[in-house]
Amino acid sequence: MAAGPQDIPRDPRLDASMALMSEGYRFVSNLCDRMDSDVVTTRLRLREVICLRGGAAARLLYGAEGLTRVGAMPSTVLHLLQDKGSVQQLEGPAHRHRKALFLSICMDPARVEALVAEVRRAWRERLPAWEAEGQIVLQQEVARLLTRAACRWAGVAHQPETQLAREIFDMIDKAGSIGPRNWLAQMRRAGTEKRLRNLVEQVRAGEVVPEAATALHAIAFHREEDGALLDPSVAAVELLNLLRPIVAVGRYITFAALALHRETTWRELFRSGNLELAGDFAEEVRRASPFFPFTAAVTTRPVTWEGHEFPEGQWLLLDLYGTTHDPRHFPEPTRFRAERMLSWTGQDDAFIPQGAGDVARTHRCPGEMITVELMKEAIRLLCCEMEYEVPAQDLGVRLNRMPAQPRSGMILSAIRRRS
Ligand code: HEM
Ligand code: MYR
Repeated sequence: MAAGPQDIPRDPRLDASMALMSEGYRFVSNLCDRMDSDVVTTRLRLREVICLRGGAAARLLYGAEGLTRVGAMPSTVLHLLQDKGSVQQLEGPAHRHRKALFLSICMDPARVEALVAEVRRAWRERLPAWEAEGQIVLQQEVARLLTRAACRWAGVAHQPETQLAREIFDMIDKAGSIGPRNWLAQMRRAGTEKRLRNLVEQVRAGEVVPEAATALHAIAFHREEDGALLDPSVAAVELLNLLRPIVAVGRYITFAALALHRETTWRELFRSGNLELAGDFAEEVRRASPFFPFTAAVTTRPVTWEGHEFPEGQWLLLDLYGTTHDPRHFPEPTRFRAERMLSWTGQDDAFIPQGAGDVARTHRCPGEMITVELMKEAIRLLCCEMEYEVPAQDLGVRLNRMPAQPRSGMILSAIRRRS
């Protein structure tokens, strides 16, 4: 007989919400270490939740039947990220059908190469201003140029660029916040969605004609399994599910710039023009940097896993950060070691900064190829197309701020084009 959920160690605290706020990315790991188990029951906002970490747990959240993402994330997080009606809220055949749309856009090497070229172009367009400005906050600048590149690539024209960059940046930056900051970001997002919904309607009416290879075209004319076009508001949400995470890659680019600053041997290698191992470097940045802390699911029926039986309606929280920092999988996890030679193509259930499993059939992120290719290009641009200094600043990363960042946003000064 399968063991019941009562066999899972239980956090003695009545509620652990305060600990989550103060421990942030370390919350699940601290709990698991304390209870000496990779599976622990606790309560968050008085709701019972089973916290999990490790490869077997990743296979559960990315592959098991009988799970849904609906009701798994607080609405403050959901509305700023994937949102209702999105691919992430679907399961089964409907999910696979919608996911195929994302795969056709995000995992087509020619489309990814076109996006890399747009980012290179937007980066080069900003360089003269950076040279003139004396110093810049890299995280902010990269968010702006990624917004411009993402819009051009997706065929999304005539958007108020500075405003859109701010709106998208806040969707990511405020996803882990509660209270007024989060509400304001949600209000601004409502405006973004309205503009994108109008754009989809204009495309369908033939008033705007995007190129056939663009994401705008693909989403505006995508047909559901029953042959119907997407509801315009869902089309707008899915368009944002491409634009927003492309801008989110800017956070990894900022962490890559920080790693280049610290890892002088790697920096000199790349500056010499040898970029063969830039992919290994980018992947280690993805492993080591605190970004998407956990993913969550709810059981839609009783689910048996590793001898445990979860009842229907059970909330599950998978620790992505703790899994990529588990010394059993990654020796000396806090040390930056690009020699680990990690790759998103490896289907390694412990290397899961953007989820695990079969990308076509699970909720694994379809954007890993884009993420790594954009990071590699940014490493090349930083090392081979510009010179800069890193002035004294607070580069500390607070692990109780989700999403995290180097506190200064990574200030660069004395920027010059490299000849
Ligand atoms: C899903 C993280 C970049 C599009 C996910 C998931 C994670 C994640 C953890 C799984 C969510 C879940 O299991 O419920 C990230 C991080 C990124 C990133 C940290 C770095 C910037 C991208 C990019 C794209 C993208 C570049 C596309 C351009 C998506 C979509 C989903 C998703 C559409 C939903 C997939 C589904 O439900 O089947 N992402 N992602 N992401 N990501 Fe990403
Ligand atoms: C995207 O835009 O989809 C890519 C990555 C965004 C990551 C944002 C992480 C925010 C932290 C949310 C806290 C979740 C707590 C349950």
